[in-house]
Amino acid sequence: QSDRLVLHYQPKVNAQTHAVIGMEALARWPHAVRGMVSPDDFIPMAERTGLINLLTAWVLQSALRQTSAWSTAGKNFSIAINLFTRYLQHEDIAAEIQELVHCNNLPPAQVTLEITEGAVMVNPKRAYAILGKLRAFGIRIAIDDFGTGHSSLAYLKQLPADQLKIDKSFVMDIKDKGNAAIVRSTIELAHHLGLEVTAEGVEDKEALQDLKTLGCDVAQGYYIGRPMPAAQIDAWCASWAAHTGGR
Ligand code: G
Ligand code: MN
Repeated sequence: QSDRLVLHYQPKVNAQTHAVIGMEALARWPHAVRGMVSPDDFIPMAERTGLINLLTAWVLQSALRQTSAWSTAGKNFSIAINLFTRYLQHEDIAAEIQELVHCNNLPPAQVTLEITEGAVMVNPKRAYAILGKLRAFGIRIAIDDFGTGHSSLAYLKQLPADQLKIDKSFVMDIKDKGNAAIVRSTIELAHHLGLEVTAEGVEDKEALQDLKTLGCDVAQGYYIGRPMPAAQIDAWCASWAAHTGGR
């Protein structure tokens, strides 16, 4: 069982009502000697060796199949899947992704693909074309780690996206006045551009309350739930419901 890639799922909740919205799939590599290896450490190698396409296809298929199983069981979770930078450089991924969504009997609107600004900027023209096709099919696009890249507002304005994810570095330390100002302004900017906002890195109750006050749409982080194997999601849902019901 060791030494093979697994997917963990981290819950996303409505920041206003705390209702469960869906899950983000996160790849993990349990390593016999090194413990849990995070994608930051194995993705660069996969990108260099060309394994990235195989890896992405596997992640997509596993996450979509799991989401389909949850739907069948009455849990209509949206699913967010991270697309790696290098993967976004291949012309025909839009068709490949559409096919996978279709095969798993999922409404495209239930699927969100998360990409970083950096991934788009490698080849903006190509990325815009791919993202445009995916959105025309009904799939949602989220800009990940927002605020940490070289974002130009001119690009953001025309980016084919539906959601923006504020990077966890700002949210984890939202007590800091500067970070609070960044979070508040980013939520406003996103809303004015017609984008939904997710805050990642919510590590305590106070941060979740602050985000609610600031009008944030979706929240994610260790306070709500850590990334976990699919088998633990039912138990998490029960405890989250009990927890939010008690407020
Ligand atoms: O940069 P990116 O958005 O891909 O980050 C996702 C990573 O952040 C995941 O690997 C996850 O384990 C981690 N993460 C998720 N929620 C939190 C949190 O509340 N605090 C911290 N420190 N890390 C988090
Ligand atoms: Mn992400």
